[in-house]
Amino acid sequence: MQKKNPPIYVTRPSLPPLEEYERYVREIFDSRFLTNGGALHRRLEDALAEKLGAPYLRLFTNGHLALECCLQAFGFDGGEVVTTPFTFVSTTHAIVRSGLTPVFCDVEPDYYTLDPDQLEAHITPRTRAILPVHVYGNPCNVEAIGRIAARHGIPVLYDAAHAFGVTISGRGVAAFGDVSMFSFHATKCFNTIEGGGAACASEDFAERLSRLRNFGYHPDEEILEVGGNAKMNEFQAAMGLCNLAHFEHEIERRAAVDARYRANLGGVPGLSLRPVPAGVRTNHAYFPVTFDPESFGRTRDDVAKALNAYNIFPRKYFYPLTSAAACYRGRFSPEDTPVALAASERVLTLPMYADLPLSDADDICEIVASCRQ
Ligand code: T4K
Repeated sequence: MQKKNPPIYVTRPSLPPLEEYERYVREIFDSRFLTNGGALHRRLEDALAEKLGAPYLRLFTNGHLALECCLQAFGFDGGEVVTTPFTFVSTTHAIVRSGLTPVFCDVEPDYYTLDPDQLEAHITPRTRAILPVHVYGNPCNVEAIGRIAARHGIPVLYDAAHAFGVTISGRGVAAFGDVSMFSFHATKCFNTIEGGGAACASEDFAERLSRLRNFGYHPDEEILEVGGNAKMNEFQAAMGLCNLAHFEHEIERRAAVDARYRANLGGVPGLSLRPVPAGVRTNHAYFPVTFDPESFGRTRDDVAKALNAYNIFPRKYFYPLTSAAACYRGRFSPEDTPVALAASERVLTLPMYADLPLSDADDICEIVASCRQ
């Protein structure tokens, strides 16, 4: 097999036909409205609320700032947030940067999402919120989490960065919990270049988010919050409007890659693939493979090296655990979440994007399978 040229990365953003983006750019040039809630921003906000099935949606310049604004919108004065360490470090940073303390609950072994059976043991009188993460396009056990949160009267903020377009029994993931944060980063299956959104059912909460992303301003010029600047601009909104029109096709093409990977790798001993929970329509955001070093005979890192030799660059999402990040060293105990720790050492996310030729998916599987000893 030849070295891939150009290289194959873990993802490759989908772009709309250039003429479609140009049409919106012309509108922006004509209106001279570049940011601060322009016409395209308003159109995208409405379209995404409808798409995600949420009464209210607010756009942000990126997912991380959306997460921070959501935490600030609750108005907590210190305290703890129960979350998981098997996530992108943004989740944990948002908690810490909001003056709150993350308390790490382990994940369950099939989907790597917060384990509801262990959740209650982490709730104390200091708990202010639960921040579970939908991982790779697989949603959390939202029913069980919702029941526990209701019993304790604690709000749930979902990190839905990976879950755009995912549905559970026909309902969008944004229908669960008090608020859900989505990432529209270039590497996600729906992108606005950089971007994010927060979807919720409370109009008051949504209005608070609007103020927090715009220096705390209320439309009548009162400054009601200590807000920052987290506004999405018109060029980002234009990309979102274009990509939204192609989203269902994007998912179909990803599903074909996913099916090819599953057909090729499903029977290989020593590796396991994540199942999709019953009733869930996933978005095929990532394709994680878990390698058991004993039965596969090689480690996840060995497989990554073998792929790198062919100019193929999978990623170790998520390594290290956020609780093991250098900036948090000594503050948390990663060994207290053994399922998450094992996942962080064993998972490799293979290239997954709509444009990935199925013949390249076959080559990737051949290299992976050939690593087995
Ligand atoms: N919560 C969770 C669970 C998240 O996963 C994330 C973000 C967030 C919160 C925060 O949301 P945002 O604030 O980002 O909206 C990437 C992304 O930057 C990040 O958005 C994402 N999660 C995370 C899982 O992955 P890196 O540092 O791994 O990305 P990078 O630049 O190495 O890109 C990966 C590969 O993609 C590159 O090797 C090449 C390819 N690529 C990348 C970009 C940006 C392209 O082909 N074109 C591009 O424009 O973090």
